[in-house]
Amino acid sequence: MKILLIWPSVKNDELFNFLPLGLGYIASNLPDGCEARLWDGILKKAANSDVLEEIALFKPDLIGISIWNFNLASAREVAELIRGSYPEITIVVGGPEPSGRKEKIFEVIDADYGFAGESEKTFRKFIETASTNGFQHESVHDIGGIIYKDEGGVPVCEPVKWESIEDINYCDYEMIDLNGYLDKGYHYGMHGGDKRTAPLLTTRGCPYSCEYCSARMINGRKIRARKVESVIDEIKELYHTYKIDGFNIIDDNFTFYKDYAKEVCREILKLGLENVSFNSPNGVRVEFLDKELLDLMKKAGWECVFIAPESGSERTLKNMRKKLDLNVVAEKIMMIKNAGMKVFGFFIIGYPGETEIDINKSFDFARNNDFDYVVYTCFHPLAGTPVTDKLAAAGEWIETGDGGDYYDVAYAPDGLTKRKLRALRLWGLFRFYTSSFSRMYNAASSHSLKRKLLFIKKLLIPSRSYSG
Ligand code: B12
Repeated sequence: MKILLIWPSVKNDELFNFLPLGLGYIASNLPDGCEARLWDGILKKAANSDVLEEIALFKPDLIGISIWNFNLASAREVAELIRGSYPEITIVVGGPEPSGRKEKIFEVIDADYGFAGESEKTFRKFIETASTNGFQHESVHDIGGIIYKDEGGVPVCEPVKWESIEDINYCDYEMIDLNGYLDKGYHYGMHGGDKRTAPLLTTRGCPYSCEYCSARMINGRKIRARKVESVIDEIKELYHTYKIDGFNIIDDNFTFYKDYAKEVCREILKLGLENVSFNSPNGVRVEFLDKELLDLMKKAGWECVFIAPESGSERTLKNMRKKLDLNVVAEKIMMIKNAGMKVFGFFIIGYPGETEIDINKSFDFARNNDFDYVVYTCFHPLAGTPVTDKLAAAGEWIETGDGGDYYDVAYAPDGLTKRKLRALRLWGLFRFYTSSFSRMYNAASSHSLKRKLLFIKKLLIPSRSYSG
């Protein structure tokens, strides 16, 4: 079977820092006998309509599109183009958006099937079943997480079963052309500017119920770990074949099982790799950090620990159902600093119910604790999350089906405007980075001038989709 995987093109340079990792994982877990190709509109900087040429040449039986919130409108454009020219080709969608929207994904994109949740095993089963019985056969409806239309045309999403991840293959880095991304300047995380960086997944899953987050819809609540040997093999391949020296562990909860995290660090140390650095830029839960783990992380190559308090206001944290004690955060920040690493903090501002007072509490918390870097992201309602459902029910959020870019301000709580939030974000960043010489130095020395200018431009100039 011929499968064309698609990472749609988007009009945003910053999104170049997203690898089509999900498609690389899908590709490396396909059954034998499949011929797969990836059309990456972002890497090619191509127009979405160019995909039609690729289809004419490759003649795929099936097309798989990966959809996040930021590329939702582009994914729809791609699906429409394909439907218009090749109505006979089966279109399957997967990724964070179908995982959150489930059967409602068909309200925003015209596809034959969708997959909710991680899909290495389920998509593989789908291909195996469809190879024998055909795409339309009802036997494919038994697959966990599959989204389809029943005989009456009613969309259905089968419940996702979260299986072991010990036996899945890691990403096919050739397929996603990691070298192509690196050659064009792909860089992610707080490593030195000249490092060649790549993401690395060691565990999946998140047992928490933070109302704004959709990670548990993709990876489930139960944390499942890969075999440490497999993680080490991947590190070796990335280091030797792709010359990666900056690794980003992008787990939902890398430090949740402390013993596992410690073992990963010990095994990394045994490799004796020179001049490598590690980051966990998706943030780690601070509660699980202890001195032994932090010392091991430091020795293994962590220079900076990312944490995500998300707010300095107890009231907002309660609304978020974050279950986080700010005193513990403050204590762990000191612990990280004592272990010789920097601290990067993620904060959300403009959360439903927040006032300017709450936002200022976040700014104060960031300034008054020993953070080296912070980002303030304006709250964006994500499909399928409890907070988005509540806002939609109250008529405070209208789904456009267009998705959005994270610099934009998609929502403002009562009493605040999007314009005001944008101004507060800038003011908060200015106050943080001018509050000490070391923070000023951090701001000046991190990232290239080009990226900094792009960042500032995006903060200042609202995009068309969310002006106001
Ligand atoms: C690492 C990460 C990033 C990295 C980039 C990752 C990359 N690929 O290069 C960075 C830091 C850049 C990033 C940024 C952001 N991220 Co982020 N990120 C993640 C994280 C932690 C892991 C993503 C990942 O790569 N996973 C590994 C791959 C293997 O998984 P995957 O892509 O989901 O693919 C699997 C399935 O989805 C499915 N699948 C995917 N595609 C397809 C296609 C087909 C055909 C099929 C069948 C299946 C399928 O199968 C794959 C294998 O199992 C997730 C959390 C999570 N647990 O998923 C959040 C997450 C994806 N991010 C999220 C968000 C919101 C953001 C930001 C907006 C954050 C912010 N508020 O600032 C920005 C977006 C920036 C922008 N300009 O809009 C949301 C996405 C929600 C959504 N509906 O889009 C998530 C789910 C976190 C959350 N809090 O809810 N992110």
